[in-house]
Amino acid sequence: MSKILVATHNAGKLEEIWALLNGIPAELVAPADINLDLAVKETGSNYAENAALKAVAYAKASGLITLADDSGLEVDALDSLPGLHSARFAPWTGASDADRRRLLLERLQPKTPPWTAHFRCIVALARPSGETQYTQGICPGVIIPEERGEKGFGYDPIFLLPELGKTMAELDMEEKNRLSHRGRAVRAAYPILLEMLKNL
Ligand code: ITT
Repeated sequence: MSKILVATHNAGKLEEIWALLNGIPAELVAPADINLDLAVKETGSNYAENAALKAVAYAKASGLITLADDSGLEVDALDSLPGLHSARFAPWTGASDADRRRLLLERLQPKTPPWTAHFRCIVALARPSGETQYTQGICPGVIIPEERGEKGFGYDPIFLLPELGKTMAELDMEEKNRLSHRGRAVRAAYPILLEMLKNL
């Protein structure tokens, strides 16, 4: 059976992508499963470039069709920050997701609510040759001042989906995947992956 490498070090992302690709006629593997640990520098100037840097590096090193995502939270009142820098928003070494959420809320304090925002995800699908295709997903919401919910990861506890009255961290993974930026991008990637598997 062919393999698809899901190239991420983020355990939350990995779990979501795994569920979204369930049923695809290929064996899904993570970098750890094939003892591959590349330190890819995210030096791109946009999400697509960073997603491609990760996907192409892993596809070339593994010889496998590879999916990588680059994603971020864009807050309107902060001119789309933390954006591309969402994973590194708190600049000190060893900062946690909780530190980044606290820093974001501190920055938003002087701004007038509602603090509208969206998550964005770009998926890059790379062949070992380096050829790459992309999909995108966006999920709109509002940042709230107190954390709610224990599920998910990253900024999920402060990201409210107003139509549900719940934060991303209050959703089961299946429900998050139905609505989220990553769910939308990976679902759009599914038929492209099927084509790639056919034309190996
Ligand atoms: P990999 O590069 O190894 O995939 P990463 O966490 O460094 O893992 P990114 O560079 O794409 O991934 O950074 C994405 C950051 O954006 C992530 O660490 C979170 O802080 C935030 N983020 C993205 N998607 C999210 C989601 O579904 N829920 C909450 N926060 C999210």
